[in-house]
Amino acid sequence: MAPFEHIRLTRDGAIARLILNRPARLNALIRPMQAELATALDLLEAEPPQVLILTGEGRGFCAGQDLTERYPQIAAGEAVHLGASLTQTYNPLIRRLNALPCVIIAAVNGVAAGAGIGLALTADIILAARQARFLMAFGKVGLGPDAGVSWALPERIGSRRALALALTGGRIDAQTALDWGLVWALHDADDLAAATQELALALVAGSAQAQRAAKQLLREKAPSLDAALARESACQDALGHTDFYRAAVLAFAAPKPAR
Ligand code: LHQ
Repeated sequence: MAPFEHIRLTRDGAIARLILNRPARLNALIRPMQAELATALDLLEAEPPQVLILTGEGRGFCAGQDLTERYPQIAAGEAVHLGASLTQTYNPLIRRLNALPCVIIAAVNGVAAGAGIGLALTADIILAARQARFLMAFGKVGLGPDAGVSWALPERIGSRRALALALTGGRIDAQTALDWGLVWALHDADDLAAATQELALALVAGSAQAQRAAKQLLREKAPSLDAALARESACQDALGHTDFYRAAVLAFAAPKPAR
């Protein structure tokens, strides 16, 4: 696919892979990388895969914002405008990843810090290497949570845990992330890529329409039981017309020849 410097985007049938590729900096985010991610999103939105794998090159997943990027400005005593950086780059990135109709698997191969946690949280399913850790680095540098973390983390692990992590700048190891429901499964580092691929292949063998519907129903929470029931009915009505459903019913329920 497109030639990038700080990321890689590859495609293999219905599976796309978006790899953060600044391993020497644990894939910390810089402006040109954000620009490349925006281009990658253009491509993914134009032709959505059924499954998108999001991972990092090297021993880190993503160390958040690259703290050296603003050093020259701050050292020179100039003001920095983080709000503008968020509204122009981070917020659209998080919003666009969340809006993708495909299933997103984050394969968290190492540390996810600050905005790196926000990226992982855009995934529908998070797999992690046993030595991965999630570091709420924001507070340590005098910032509050961003990149969607204030919204998505409490939703995954509960508001008290999320707040305590934010206040202390705490880190949780992969096992705790699993115990708290942030991560779906842990794998040995050497097995993570294969396990991710296996999950992706299992997903592409399923119905893309059903996965899209499940994602919509479960991620955009209905305001009431009645609203949820109505949305479920509309979804099933559409899914009942799909080839996948009809073929599955025929295969399961067709009369078997007498033995
Ligand atoms: C890094 C970074 C990094 C640059 C490791 N930057 N080089 C804020 C502002 C604006 C808008 C958007 O959002 C945000 C939100 C944020 O993301 S704020 C949080 C920013 N991230 C951090 O504060 C994490 C800083 N990094 C660390 O605390 C450690 O590096 C961790 C705990 C991630 C990993 O520790 P180690 O495994 O011991 O690795 P290391 O520290 O040796 O890092 C390896 C290299 O990567 C090293 O460079 P070097 O040249 O010495 O080998 C680090 O300087 C570099 N690196 N994170 N964010």
